[in-house]
Parts: sequence; C-alpha cells; structure tokens
Amino acid sequence: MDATFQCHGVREAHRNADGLDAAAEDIRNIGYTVIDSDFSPAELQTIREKADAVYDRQVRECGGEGSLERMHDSSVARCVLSYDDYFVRLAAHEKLLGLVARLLGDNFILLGQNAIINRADRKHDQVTWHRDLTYQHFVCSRPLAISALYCIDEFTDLTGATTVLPASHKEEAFPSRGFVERHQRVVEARAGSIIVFDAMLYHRGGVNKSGRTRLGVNHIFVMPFIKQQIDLPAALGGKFRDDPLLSRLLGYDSASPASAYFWRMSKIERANGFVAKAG
Ligand SMILES: O=C(O)CCC(=O)C(=O)O
Repeated sequence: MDATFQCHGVREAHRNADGLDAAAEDIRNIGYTVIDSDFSPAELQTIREKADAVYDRQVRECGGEGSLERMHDSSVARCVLSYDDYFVRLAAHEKLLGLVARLLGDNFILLGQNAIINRADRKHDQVTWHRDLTYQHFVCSRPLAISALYCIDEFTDLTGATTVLPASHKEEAFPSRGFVERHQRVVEARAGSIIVFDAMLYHRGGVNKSGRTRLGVNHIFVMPFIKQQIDLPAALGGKFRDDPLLSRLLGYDSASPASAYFWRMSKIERANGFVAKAG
C-alpha cells in the first residue's frame, strides 16, 4: 500500500460508502464541497432569465433599485420559488437533498432561497465575510444548517467566485486577519456545480471583474426548530402542500400548532400516517 495512506496508532477510522458520504465528510471536516447539479446549459439559461425577471419584479415592488441599495439588499432576488415555481426544482434536487440528509438527518426544511446576481463592477453586499446563520457565534458537534449555492455561471477568480475559510464552522469567533490571509480559498467551479457548505462556515462572494453577470442561487436547509427567513407556507399560500416531500421541505409540516388540541391532533395524524405506511 502507498505509504501516504498508512497510519499507526489508529483504532478508529472513517469509511465512506459512496460519493455522497465522501462529500458529507468534506463538509463535516473542512466545511465545504462541490457537487454537480447535472443541469443542462438550456436549464441554466432558463434560471438566469427567470432570476432576472423575479429581481425586476422585486425592484418594482420596492419602489426602484435605489430603495434596495439603501437597505443594502440590491442585486439579490429573494425567496425566488415563491415568485416562480421553476425554482422548486433547485430546492428539491434529489442528489442535493440526499447529501443534506446525510448531514442533518431526514427532518429538515428550507430556510431560504435567494438568487445572488453578482454584476460586473457593481458593489455586492455578499462580498464581506459572513456565516449564513448570521450573528451566530457558537459551534456545534453536528451540522445544524447546510447551504447550497448553485453556480449558474462559471465561478472563477475573474467572475468573483465564492471564497471560504476552511474549517471556520468549528470555531466560535471570526478568525484573525493573518488566518484569513493564510487560509482563505477561492472555490472555482463550473457552471452547473453546487457549492455545498456548513452554513456556519465563513465565506464571501468575490468581486466580479469579468464584464459579465455571475449568478448564484443560494439555499439554506435547517433543522425545523430554526425559523425560516420568510414564512414560506404563507408566501406560497398553500401551494405544494399536498406533495409529501415539498410539504415537509417548505415548512408546512413544521409550523407550530395553534393549541394543545391541534398539537395532539398533529401527533395522531403522524402516527396514523406511520401505521398506514407500515401496514
Ligand atoms: O455569491 C457568492 O459567491 C456568495 C453568496 C453568499 O455569500 C450568500 O448567499 O450567503
């Protein structure tokens, strides 16, 4: 065996059953990995056009882009799936959800889905270091929240690829300037890739010097005791409630019951569902 893979004094070693396990191991250990969405160039183009259309609508809703700039929220189309059903396929991507389940278990919901429109030579508020669970300074032995940033365009140094601080999800405080300078990594990725990371990993968008727009669509999946950025069941007005996978993912099943009676009834319904399935 190659000496670089030999060890001594090791009683416990992690083994991966498949590629998703290996991706989950990357995220647990260094905080991030890159997987392929398998979206075609035509699908990526549709996503670009639809993200622009949602953003234009949101700009009009808020009284022009100047208002969004004043609230430091320009160049982001928020909660895109509540404006266009097409974005549901990004949130419910089978391979992605399989990876998230290896990290969070089966019961998780979508906290938010935002399109990050990084336009060439425009200032973007995502270019400063942050965690996706903002203002949080604790660490946890298991992941609580996983982010999935679709690279709709190629992510390179020139287009303003995402930069990460490996393993920073394991330390409470933001690291020193020297650590940032020594350890920051630019995550270059082909169009159609998904950068999947622990939402507590410090990261930032890059400055886009390519002359072309660089689009990303970010998702945050969380255990359901963490509340959604926007109340998706309310924003969707009941849409997708009858689809068992989407109902759970979009948070219909984790809204707090309105009374002790409804809490008990929801337990009974779940138990009946389980008995029915098991039988
Ligand atoms: O656009 C990027 O590269 C980073 C996006 C980001 O930081 C975010 O959505 O939280």
